Amino acid sequence: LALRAAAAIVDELARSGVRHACVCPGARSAPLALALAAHEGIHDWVVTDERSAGFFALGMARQLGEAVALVCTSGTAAANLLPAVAEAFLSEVSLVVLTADRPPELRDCGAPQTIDQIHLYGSHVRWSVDLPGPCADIDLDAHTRTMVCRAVSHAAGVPRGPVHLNVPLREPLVPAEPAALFRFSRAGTPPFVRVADVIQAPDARTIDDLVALAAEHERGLVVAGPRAGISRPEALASLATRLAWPLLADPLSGLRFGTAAGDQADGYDLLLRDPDFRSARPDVVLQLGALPVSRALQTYLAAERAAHHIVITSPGTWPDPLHAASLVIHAAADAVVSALLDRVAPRAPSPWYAGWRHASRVVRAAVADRLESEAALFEGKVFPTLLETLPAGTVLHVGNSMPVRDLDTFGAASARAVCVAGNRGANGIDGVLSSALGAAATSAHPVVLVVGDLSFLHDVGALQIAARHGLRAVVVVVNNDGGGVFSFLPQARYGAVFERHFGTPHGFALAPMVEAAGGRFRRIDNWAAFRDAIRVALGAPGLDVVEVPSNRRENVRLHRSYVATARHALAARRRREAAA
Ligand SMILES: Cc1ncc(C[n+]2csc(CCOP(=O)(O)OP(=O)(O)O)c2C)c(N)n1
Ligand SMILES: [Mg+2]
Repeated sequence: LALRAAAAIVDELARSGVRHACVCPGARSAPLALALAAHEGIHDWVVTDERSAGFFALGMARQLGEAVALVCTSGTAAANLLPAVAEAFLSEVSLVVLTADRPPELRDCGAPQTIDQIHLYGSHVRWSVDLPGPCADIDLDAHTRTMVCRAVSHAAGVPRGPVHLNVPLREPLVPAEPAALFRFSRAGTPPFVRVADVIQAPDARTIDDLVALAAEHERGLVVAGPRAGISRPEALASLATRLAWPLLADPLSGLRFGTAAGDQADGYDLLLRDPDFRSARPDVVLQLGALPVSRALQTYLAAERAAHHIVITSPGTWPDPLHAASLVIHAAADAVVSALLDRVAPRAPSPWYAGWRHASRVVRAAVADRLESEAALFEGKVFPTLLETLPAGTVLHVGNSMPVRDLDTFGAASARAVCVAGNRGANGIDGVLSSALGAAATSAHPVVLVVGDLSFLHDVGALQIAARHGLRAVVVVVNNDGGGVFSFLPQARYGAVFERHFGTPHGFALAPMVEAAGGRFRRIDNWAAFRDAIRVALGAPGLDVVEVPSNRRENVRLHRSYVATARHALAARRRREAAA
């Protein structure tokens, strides 16, 4: 019976379009594992550590833009999936989590490896169900299949996210014969239930209001954050150009690198740290998706509250931590953009528009000039160097903490289409390597991860995934021996207690860890060696880890001096303009 239920579940996953499953070993989950192993339409990726497995599946699902199944046994195994489930919920990634469980008669009575798994992930899933245990008296096939279709539709619907199927399984859990056949539907069989999700286009009145606002206000900004939901970057770029509103695109918006690159004020993070520049207030902010990572931009938007702050976002989400929104539009961003493109009249470039773009170019040029000749292994130079080296199409995964911020600050917009990804839902430093490996497992293009040393160590167990599956990936570890981000905070002055509680130096050698998992390791000590290491790694199979040594205190000093470089360049421009 358990095997029949598992076969129905797996069959229905495949019929619903699931092509990849990440499976963690266990006895209770054996029926699901065996059924997945037997199904030819689903690739079963075996990962032993559930926490890594969760993030690995997340990385695959994000890369593919489709639902990925995630299977584990009962007990704490299921609890270990929570971090990835929470990230998937917040970053809108489709995961179908299947946790094997004891049947009801064995719960809460001291049965081994049993915890309360019902609604285990709380409000971090789009939907969850505790399936009835397989039972001889009634035929549950239609129910099981319906539940799977429903689960996949919730996971892949709008917004995407994780769902949880708790699957009670009664013994016997394995067939009498190892080769016992599971019967599956023929490839291409439609799902048991087809679900048609209707995505709401914005209503005419909302578009009318936006068109009127656009006509009325010259001082607007288009702010594209993570999950901007734009599939045609050039459409958004032309809208911004037509409105003559500067486009500020976060590196995770999908707009910074590629076709929209020429039309941005991409130096905004440096620009907005200049108090003189900051005094300009926008009348309208058109925000797509989440708030960008740039602290300077967040501070600016919070301080200079625009009279009209419009947020376009997925239904059910509310990405407005500044409480600045005056209008929230729950609709597909692409639809809003194309409706506006049809309607708004082109505006002649205004001083507002020219001012932003020119200032952005000034800071970018000044910083690029200085970076060019920067011999020190400054963390801010990692991304500009990579962006010159990586072939178009590369998936650039960025870790949280400083890497994502450095990409924002120092990664100038360019026409080379690099796809940036990262766990910017819950911003954890956990599971970063696993997520990047998930992308590597499913991407036709090279995957390069830039990650801090503590984040790397947090997920060092993921090296097993790379080894077990022979994955090809390049991992750049920016090793500043601890949490570099904390050195920018006021507690950095506290001395020993700062080092013990925030800096947390470890002194670990990374090479033996990488080599134990069959990866290649290289520690570089100059930029030419870095470029060379990346080039070699991109052409090689397997896992390459390139360590860039850094120093937390020196990094803060350099960071601040680059901000000063940008400010001086702006001041010099102002003086030149005043003189002219
Ligand atoms: C799971 C998790 N635990 C703790 C944190 C808090 N945290 C944010 S950044 C950071 C330090 C990260 O250090 P590292 O990865 O070396 O990056 P760096 O700051 O040096 O760039 C910590 C502990 C977090 N974001 N996620
Ligand atoms: Mg660090």
